[in-house]
Amino acid sequence: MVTTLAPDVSLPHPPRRLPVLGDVLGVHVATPVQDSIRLARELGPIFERVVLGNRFVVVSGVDLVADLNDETRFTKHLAPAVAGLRSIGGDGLFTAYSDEPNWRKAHDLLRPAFTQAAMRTYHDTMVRVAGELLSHWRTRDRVDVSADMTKLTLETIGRTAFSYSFDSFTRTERHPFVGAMVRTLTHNQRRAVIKVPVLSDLWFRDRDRRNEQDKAYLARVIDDIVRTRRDHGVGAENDLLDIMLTAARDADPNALDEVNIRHQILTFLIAGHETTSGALSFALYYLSRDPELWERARAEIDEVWGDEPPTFERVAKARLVRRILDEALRLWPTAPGYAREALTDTEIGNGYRMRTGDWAMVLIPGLHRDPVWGENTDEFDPDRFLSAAVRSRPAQAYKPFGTGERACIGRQFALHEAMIVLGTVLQNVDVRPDPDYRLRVEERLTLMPTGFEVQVSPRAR
Ligand code: MNH
Repeated sequence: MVTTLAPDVSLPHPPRRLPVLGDVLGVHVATPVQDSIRLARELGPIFERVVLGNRFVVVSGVDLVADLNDETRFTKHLAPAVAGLRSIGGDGLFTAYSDEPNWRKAHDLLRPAFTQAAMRTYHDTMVRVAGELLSHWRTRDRVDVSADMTKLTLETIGRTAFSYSFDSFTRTERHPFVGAMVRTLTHNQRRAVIKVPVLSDLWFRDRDRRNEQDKAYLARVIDDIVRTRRDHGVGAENDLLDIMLTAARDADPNALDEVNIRHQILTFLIAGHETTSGALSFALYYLSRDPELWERARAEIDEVWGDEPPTFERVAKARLVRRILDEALRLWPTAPGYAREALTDTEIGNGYRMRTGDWAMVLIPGLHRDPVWGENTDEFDPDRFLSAAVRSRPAQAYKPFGTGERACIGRQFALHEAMIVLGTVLQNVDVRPDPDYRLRVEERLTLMPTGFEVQVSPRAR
């Protein structure tokens, strides 16, 4: 579908537009999000970028976003990068079109497993995995934070949703699932965006082959998960996998077919760990740079958790830790964008007309730097999430988990897990950052700090 956002209205675009290639000067394949944050600052709350003939409309102003979030006029659109992931995720929850029957079925079937109350059933596993991180850190003095957070979150989603362990903390190399996943995510996204006839096929030839191998490998992991469950009997675990397999067995009205169940497993394994891992890593980055904040957060944990692992009820009582997480997700919302498509001919803001089917990207880190956030929007300040401050801002100004019916199903899951992990680290570990490290953000489908290493030692008492 072509984006034609009010052809009579010309949107701001980067200077130095080239014939054929378009707006490519000063932007890089590896950092589209960070480039767009800069462009939004220069060009304003809505701008366009034309890349190889594709037009992208990028929106970050809060009023415009509020319009796009209106569910009576707009719905989720699969941006090219997300559509490119259909070859992996099919009609699984994340990559389904809203009008595909499997989206509604899976949503209704799995929603009860993601309520705040359902978090109780995952709590003990989350606490146990956080404990395994501590044990792992006891054996070393220098750690790569993002790598270890990824081990942790993959382990948590594997065990809670599928009762399946990746043995993340006992193997010496990271689980091959992670490498295969990151490669296919990046590859399929770029493949969908960089479309030059013939040239693309040549350029991507070796990577296409690698991608097929990676996909076959991911399929084998899924097979192993399903086979292991069938061997041990369906219905005993009461996890996500059991919910799907029992519904299929009992011909539940929301039963999903075998192929779709596989898409859901892969979807949850990926969506359920990458973003939380990034959120934890960014939060630890800012915490580690601010000893005063670290001590305040630690004092809070000592007060509300004591020196025990937290009970379910105590997790959410760490209000400052929660604000730190919220603020980390403001600056670096780890799923940095979502796309919205007009259901009808309509208008956003002051007169940007959109016809049915036209779509625009919401650049979440741009929205999170809108002027309603004040002046120093790049500064890390958890007090922005004190309740008085929250009430003074429009609700649409903060959207790290997307919007509407297609918003993140795993929000409570991610927050509960991340609070446990941050609290556990504060409670038990002293962290010394490398003073020369400057935050570098790697972009795949998600945002992730890269090269962020710290020295860890047991907390001095
Ligand atoms: Mn999650 C959708 C962000 C953690 C499973 N997630 C989304 C969307 C955003 C998002 C944004 C909407 C995308 C779109 O509109 O195109 N998710 C996050 C962030 C975190 C996160 C920032 C952690 C922090 N997500 C999780 C976890 C799980 C999960 C944990 C699973 C356990 N997310 C999903 C699924 C969807 C989704 C599934 C698709 C939901 C749907 O469309 O029905």
